[in-house]
Amino acid sequence: MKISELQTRLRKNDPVALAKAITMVENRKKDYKKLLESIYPLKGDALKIGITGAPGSGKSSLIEKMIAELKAQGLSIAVLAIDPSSPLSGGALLGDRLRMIQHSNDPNVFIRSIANRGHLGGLSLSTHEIIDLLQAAGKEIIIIETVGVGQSEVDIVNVADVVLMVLNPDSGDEIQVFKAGIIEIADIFVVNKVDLGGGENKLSEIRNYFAISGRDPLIFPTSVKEDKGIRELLAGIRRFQRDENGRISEKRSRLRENYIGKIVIERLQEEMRSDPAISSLLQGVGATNPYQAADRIVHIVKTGGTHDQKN
Ligand SMILES: Nc1nc2c(ncn2[C@@H]2O[C@H](COP(=O)(O)OP(=O)(O)OP(=O)(O)O)[C@@H](O)[C@H]2O)c(=O)[nH]1
Ligand SMILES: [Mg+2]
Repeated sequence: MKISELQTRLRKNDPVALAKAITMVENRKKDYKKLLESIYPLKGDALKIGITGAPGSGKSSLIEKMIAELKAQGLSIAVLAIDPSSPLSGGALLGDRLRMIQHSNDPNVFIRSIANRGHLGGLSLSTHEIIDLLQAAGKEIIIIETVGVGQSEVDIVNVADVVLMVLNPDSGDEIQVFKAGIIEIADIFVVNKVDLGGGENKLSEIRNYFAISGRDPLIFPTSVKEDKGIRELLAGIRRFQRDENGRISEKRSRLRENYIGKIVIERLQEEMRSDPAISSLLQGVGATNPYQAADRIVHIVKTGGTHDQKN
């Protein structure tokens, strides 16, 4: 498929074109930059909902229920499941896909798991790009599921306009989660599996935690099993979106800055690999002072590189 055709089909929300475009970008296939350049300006600004929480807390189950509600509202939805690139998660993600399959024939629900291979730490450049591809296809809601462990997960959730943290009534690992700092970035808390009992205790545990800092976060009890609290949760997300509008757009422009920074870094790395003077400098580095070598490389890049003279 030609880039122009791919782009046209993508903008029409064609799921096959969207899947192709994502693969192209993830694998840095030929012409992926042309494709990305062609999607701007983006059609719309999707609401990005990040969902984190311990493994098995019910994130995917909640997403499935949320999708059903959002679909009924006529919205175009995408779900990104972030694969923390661990062989252990393979089974869990497969499970996600199976559970979500009931939506998979619907052109208005696009589900994809992606790897987060950010080699510079934090969010990979392709995650930003994939989110833009989804927006180019006119997705109005983008839900991002990630397991709430580790720094890269914190970053993933940061691409979201609103961050949900899923807890369970009986989960005893909260302190660990608090320590990881994830609790601080969550906007909304969901106590899922309240059908198991003990939900009230968990709700007050969260409130008590925040009482010290004077924060009063939104907390919603849900039960996927008994189909309870999902609508209230979605209404809460919309309320947050309205009330925190200013903060959300500030976050979005910070993110854009970060996105551009990552593109620049990638371009510079490409430049380093392809510039003959830099390559030969790097080959002979052995025992050289790395700071001096870096200074020389920066100087070469700043002064336009050496490709042209050599070719
Ligand atoms: N009793 C009860 N079980 C639930 C509820 N929600 C989810 N579960 C069950 O909890 C298990 C884990 O649910 P998932 O939705 O896969 O959880 P997850 O957070 O996506 O898990 P990972 O993706 O592996 O981190 C499944 O067996 C669900 O059926 C609930 O409200 N009540
Ligand atoms: Mg899951």
